Amino acid sequence: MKLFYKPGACSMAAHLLLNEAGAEYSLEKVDTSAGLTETGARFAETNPRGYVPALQFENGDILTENVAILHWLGEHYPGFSSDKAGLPIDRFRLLELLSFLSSELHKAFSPYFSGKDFSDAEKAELQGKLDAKLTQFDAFLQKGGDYLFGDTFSVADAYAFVILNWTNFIGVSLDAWPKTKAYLARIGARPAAQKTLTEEGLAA
Ligand SMILES: N[C@@H](CCC(=O)N[C@@H](CS)C(=O)NCC(=O)O)C(=O)O
Repeated sequence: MKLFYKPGACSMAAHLLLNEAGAEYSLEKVDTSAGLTETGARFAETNPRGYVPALQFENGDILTENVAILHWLGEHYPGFSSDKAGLPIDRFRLLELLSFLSSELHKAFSPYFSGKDFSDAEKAELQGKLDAKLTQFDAFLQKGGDYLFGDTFSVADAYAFVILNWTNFIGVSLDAWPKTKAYLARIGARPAAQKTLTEEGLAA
């Protein structure tokens, strides 16, 4: 398997999970602005939409989109299973979480990485939207346990870790959400997270 990634970007969720699983894989860094990978290949040939992550399998198949890639990793490496198979609806809780992370929490951070200049009023609006999404995320942790699904580290935790880690890049404090702050630190202390951050050149 080969993971196309950009340091610190959402592709780091799949990278973290591959390390958690002890999988055999290679990495290829992508400069999404230039549309080129580190080998000089045109990234559009891997993902025509031009963004990471993309996961390429030995047979040449390529999977894109975080929700699909993370789901695939969760099914392929059953150690991440979040399915406690209680009620039939429990099977869909992971999808619920991944959808929230992808379309709500992730997207609340996106403007901060857009390279655009925002007015003070626009900045206040963005901060308000981000605060609301962080509060919604924090509510998922109120059920207790170290992770989103209790004590089992799941693929959703890897994605949440990467998104919450962006608060360090944009200088947003998590002090108002102590459970979320502790959760981020807890995952960051996992050996696989340390390895992943080091491999992406982001270790403290
Ligand atoms: N819908 C995609 C969005 C992925 C995405 O937003 N990727 C960002 C990094 S987190 C990216 O590569 N953006 C292009 C860029 O930064 O130039 C997914 O969920 O996988």
